[in-house]
Amino acid sequence: MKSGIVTIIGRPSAGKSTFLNTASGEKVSIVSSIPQTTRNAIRGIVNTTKGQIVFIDTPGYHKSEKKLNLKLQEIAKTRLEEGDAVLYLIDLSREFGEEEKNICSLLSSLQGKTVIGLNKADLAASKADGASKAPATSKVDLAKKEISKLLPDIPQERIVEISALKDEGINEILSSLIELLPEGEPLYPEDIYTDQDVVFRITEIIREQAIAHTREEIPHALYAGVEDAEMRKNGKELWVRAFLYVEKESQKAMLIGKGAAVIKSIRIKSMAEMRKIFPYKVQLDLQVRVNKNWRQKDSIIQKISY
Ligand SMILES: Nc1nc2c(ncn2[C@@H]2O[C@H](COP(=O)(O)OP(=O)(O)OP(=O)(O)O)[C@@H](O)[C@H]2O)c(=O)[nH]1
Ligand SMILES: [Mg+2]
Repeated sequence: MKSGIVTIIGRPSAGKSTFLNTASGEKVSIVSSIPQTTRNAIRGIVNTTKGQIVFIDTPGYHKSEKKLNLKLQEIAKTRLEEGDAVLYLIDLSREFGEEEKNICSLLSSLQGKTVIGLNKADLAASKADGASKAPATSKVDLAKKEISKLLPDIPQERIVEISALKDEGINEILSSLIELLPEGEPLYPEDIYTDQDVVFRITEIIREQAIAHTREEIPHALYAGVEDAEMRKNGKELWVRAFLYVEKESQKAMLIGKGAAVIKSIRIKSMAEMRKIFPYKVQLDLQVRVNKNWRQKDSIIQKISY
């Protein structure tokens, strides 16, 4: 049997977290349409007949000098070195630009242990349903051409078109990765699918729902924190007091909404999501606070992103 760690890398919104959720069949990592949703190195475990893959989902790799961004880059880079193999996801629906080139240069010394997923192949295909098939084909060809220039040592059979969202090509990726892993016993028991603790998962679900309810700069200005938690009703209910933090009073007002409609909806949807993943009900007390310019504060960045 094989077992080992696979770091997932890619630009923001490439579909890394979606891939992990689809591959594991569980809601491991939160997903949204805004870039830089993932802020932590999150483990998700996939058991196959040939062995166990411990995936590490990482924050989208995007060069920027902003404090939080530097931290996100550091997490992705560090985890890359830790892996026995690497899964590099490329978003076919966008141009192969600077962001991809930066990632390719990070991967140049890791080509022997890298598998590439050309993701969102479903979008490329649907766009081609019209008059011409040219756009879809050219996206794949263009990506392959860039890869052959920048990562020439990755063999063709380790470059796979996939759709993380539609569950297409996932098994091919898993088989290619398993081949790159060392022989060994499983690193985690079979019934474990993530290493995240309950409090972290609760803050992530709240943040996912808050992102889904807001727009523009607010999703990026959010973080969530659990202040207090207590098991009640003989283990049937977890009571949680949590806060959503934003950077400005104006953002707080938007997050609460008219007649508190927005925050109420975030709370209800978060509780429903938690009901799906925990063996008990979560009773959530959720409020909004302002932590002025928290993205400039090292102490907060250290606390929420690791
Ligand atoms: N059509 C289509 N959409 C996808 C696919 N994979 C992911 N998406 C969408 O792309 C968006 C980003 O997905 P995520 O999984 O959050 O991307 P990520 O790479 O984890 O993003 P960061 O955490 O921000 O780096 C979401 O709206 C997903 O639904 C795919 O195969 N096809
Ligand atoms: Mg993600």
